[in-house]
Amino acid sequence: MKVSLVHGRYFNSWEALGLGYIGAYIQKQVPEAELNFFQGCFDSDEEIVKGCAGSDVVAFSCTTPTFPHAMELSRRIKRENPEVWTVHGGYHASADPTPVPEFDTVVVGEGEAAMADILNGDRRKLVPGRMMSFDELPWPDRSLIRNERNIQVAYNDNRLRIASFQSHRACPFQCKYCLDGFNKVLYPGMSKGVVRYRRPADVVSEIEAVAGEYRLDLVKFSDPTWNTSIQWVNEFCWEKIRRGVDIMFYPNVHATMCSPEMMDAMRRAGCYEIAVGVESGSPKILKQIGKGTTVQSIRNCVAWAKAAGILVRGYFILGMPEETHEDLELTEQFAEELALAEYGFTILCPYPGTQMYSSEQHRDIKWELTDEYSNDFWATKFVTNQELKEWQRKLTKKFSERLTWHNRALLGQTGVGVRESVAEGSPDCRLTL
Ligand code: B12
Repeated sequence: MKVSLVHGRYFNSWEALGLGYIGAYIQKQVPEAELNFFQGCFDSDEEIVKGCAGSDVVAFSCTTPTFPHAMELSRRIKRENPEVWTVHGGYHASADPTPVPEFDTVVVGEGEAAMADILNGDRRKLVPGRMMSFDELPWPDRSLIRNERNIQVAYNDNRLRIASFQSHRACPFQCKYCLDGFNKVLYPGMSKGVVRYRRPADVVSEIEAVAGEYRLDLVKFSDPTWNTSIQWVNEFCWEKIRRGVDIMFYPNVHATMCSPEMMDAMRRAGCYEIAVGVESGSPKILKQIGKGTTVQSIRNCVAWAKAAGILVRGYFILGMPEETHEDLELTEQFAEELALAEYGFTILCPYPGTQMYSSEQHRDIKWELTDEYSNDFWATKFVTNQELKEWQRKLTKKFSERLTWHNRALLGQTGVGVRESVAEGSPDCRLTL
């Protein structure tokens, strides 16, 4: 049985870790499956269509912006081979599992067991994912997902060989702009057990093995919030130190979970930089986001990280529904006060599955042209879409020496467009994260 896994087209350097997990699990559970893999930012439509046409099953992994392109590819593959069974899964499918003619099956939630069931003959239109335990999951198959290609892009951008790792599944926070709290919707009644942690020693072992095989310089984590458990962070750090796995790492952290001791342990374990969702400098807006952070908790976290010798990247979101120009001024002042190593400024995007999405208002949005960087419709009660974009431009110009890669690409600072820089590599870029 021939099976193709396709990661939707979006331009960044990250590997398709979810499909890496699914591929590794399938190889264990359905050994007769012959796997093939394509990633939209490297493989052309022609290569994907041609490569998938001889498959029995083609499965796509999509976020909302990559879904329309996956539908188009699926139509073309079905034209070549009407017998093929097409599946879509991932964040878009989980947020909006409405059946569409392009896909025979939609999978909601985690895909490993569901894909094994599909390959074993489950032909339902909707196959529910099962929450997996890390004990039953092999490490993601990085040769299947051709991880070297992603590492090359990262290297071309900043001369560091980088790969990502997952340390736990699901996020206990429920920020209004994010799909994460959606896990609780997906698995009702299981909210307590929703977050599953890997054994720290297992994460360190995977890092050690992959860093050796792929000659990595830096490890990043796919976890939206890496430090949800103080005990886990401690165990991870001490395990990494004890075993002498001295590669640098870079996680997303939640400001309220940080402490001077945590920053110190992380630094000693090789933490090079942290990313903090600062979001806003307005106490009112921070409260409305529902993340649980305050201006003071963010201030503390940044100060502790700096004192420990860790660089800080801050992500800011412009455009919460009640946001005024005064709130945005507070954000500007706060961004200055924090004096961060790197800044990212995005505009809120009401993705399906988030609390900002309204099926009435946003159903007909052209999602393939819409993301947190280029969004032509979102406005607050007091700030128009045009004004939000002006704020984004103003802030990116102000911090133009210290921007994240995507913001730099928007300003034209990478020299080439986002698409080209992923294709060719752009030596003057920061981390393509
Ligand atoms: C790391 C990350 C990124 C990385 C890239 C990750 C990548 N490999 O492409 C970066 C920072 C570059 C990024 C960019 C973007 N991201 Co992002 N990202 C994440 C984050 C934090 C983790 C994703 C991850 O790697 N998980 C770990 C892997 C192991 O698991 P997984 O991908 O979830 O896969 C599992 C299941 O989803 C499922 N599954 C996945 N694919 C498939 C396919 C099939 C066939 C099946 C059956 C199942 C299945 O099974 C997998 C194994 O259990 C999530 C938030 C979160 N809570 O997870 C947001 C998230 C996925 N991102 C999101 C968005 C919107 C984006 C951007 C559009 C942002 C932007 N620029 O505007 C881009 C688009 C990227 C893309 N490739 O499409 C949204 C998606 C919302 C939606 N409705 O689609 C999320 C949920 C955050 C949010 N705002 O709510 N992102």
